[in-house]
Amino acid sequence: MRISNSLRSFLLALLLTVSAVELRAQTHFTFAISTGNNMTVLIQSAINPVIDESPIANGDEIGIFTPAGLCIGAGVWTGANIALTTWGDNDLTTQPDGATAGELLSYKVWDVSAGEEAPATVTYASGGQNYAADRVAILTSFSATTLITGTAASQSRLPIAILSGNGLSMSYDLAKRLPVSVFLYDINGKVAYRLSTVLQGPGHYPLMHGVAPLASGRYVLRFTAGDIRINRCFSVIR
Ligand SMILES: [Ca+2]
Repeated sequence: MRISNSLRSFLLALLLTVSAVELRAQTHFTFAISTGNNMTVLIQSAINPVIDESPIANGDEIGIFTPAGLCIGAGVWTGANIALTTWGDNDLTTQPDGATAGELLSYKVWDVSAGEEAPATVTYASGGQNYAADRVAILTSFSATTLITGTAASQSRLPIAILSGNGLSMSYDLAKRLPVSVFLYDINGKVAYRLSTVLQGPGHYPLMHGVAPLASGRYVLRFTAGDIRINRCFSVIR
């Protein structure tokens, strides 16, 4: 079949465009692919993903993680809708290389200009928050923050809090004066620590002050600073 020069030029331009898009693969977050099962997480531009209440910059990366902190999917934010392939564990390999069924998904942004990872909270329109092969999850909100940092957040293996000395070595930084509250619940819903709303100036604060050592187990953290709300699950391992 003969194709005209103009059609050939068009196809070549299209191919170059596709190649350019493919070259925009993420480089910070890495994960295993082709594990044999996956699901899709759709992040639409219309939900306006934010980091510290500003739009996520084009070129920043969004990663998806298991509760153990394993990255199972990632992509570059370009301002357009993205469908992130999120990989399940390959049961033919002994090492964990993806999520297992029912595992809670968590999210982080790699902020290129700041050179730091920021945990994110999300809500779903459909598809839920747990891993299931062939599921399609659609987000309705995506909000990352650099406000909360510390041993757990600054290391790429996210939700395991690192204990040092008498308590959790987690901390947070405030860039401006904000009302802050911290609630920590144990697996039974009992409040293990509470900081009722207090106004705090800019600075660096321990997440929990003067708290007795926590017992091993799963905890849910509810942290708010102004309009920023962060819910996080983590495990204490002794
Ligand atoms: Ca495996």
